[in-house]
Amino acid sequence: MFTVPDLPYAYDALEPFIDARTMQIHHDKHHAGYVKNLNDALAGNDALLSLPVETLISDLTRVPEAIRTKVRNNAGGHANHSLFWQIMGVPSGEVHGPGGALAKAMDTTFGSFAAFQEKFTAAGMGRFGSGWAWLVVDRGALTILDTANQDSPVSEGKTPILTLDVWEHAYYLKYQNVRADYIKNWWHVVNWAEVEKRYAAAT
Ligand code: MN3
Repeated sequence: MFTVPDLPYAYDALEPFIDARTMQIHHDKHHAGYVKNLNDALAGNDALLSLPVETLISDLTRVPEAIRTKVRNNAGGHANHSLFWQIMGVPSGEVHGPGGALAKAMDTTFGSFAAFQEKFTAAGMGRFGSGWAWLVVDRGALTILDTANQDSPVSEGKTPILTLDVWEHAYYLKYQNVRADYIKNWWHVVNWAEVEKRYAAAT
């Protein structure tokens, strides 16, 4: 059985950039819905129910074809949101980038933190409809990409270290249709310590 992880902070911890009501509905209704649907789809399949969700989505061909799409969507939804909660945290004042090895890799790969932000924002803005923007480690290299729906780069052998939910449910209550403002403000709540840790583990 899969379970919804608790948020690592209070619903209102990301205010004023992400509002408490959005966090509550997003975590308690949307994320919980993916977990329920995933458990329902895999009911009776104890081997698959006992896998870590990242392992499950890393090779979807092991899932029976009749339920594969349902598992792909809902296991992706579970994995993606579980990461999303972790890479956010209490706003720390000015927007800043990571430190350490990740800062160096970002400079080498994108030119600067500002250039990285611009490219990542473009990925989030360019994703038509629902999906996610990602910073992944792919064979040791930092890469920005975006995916549709609840698809995860883990299914393509890549290791996500930062992600942004650009489904309307992630921002509509506060930002309505203005995704650009949501993304601009989201930089205030990125938990770079967590992203740096994930970068270190992936390289
Ligand atoms: Mn979402």
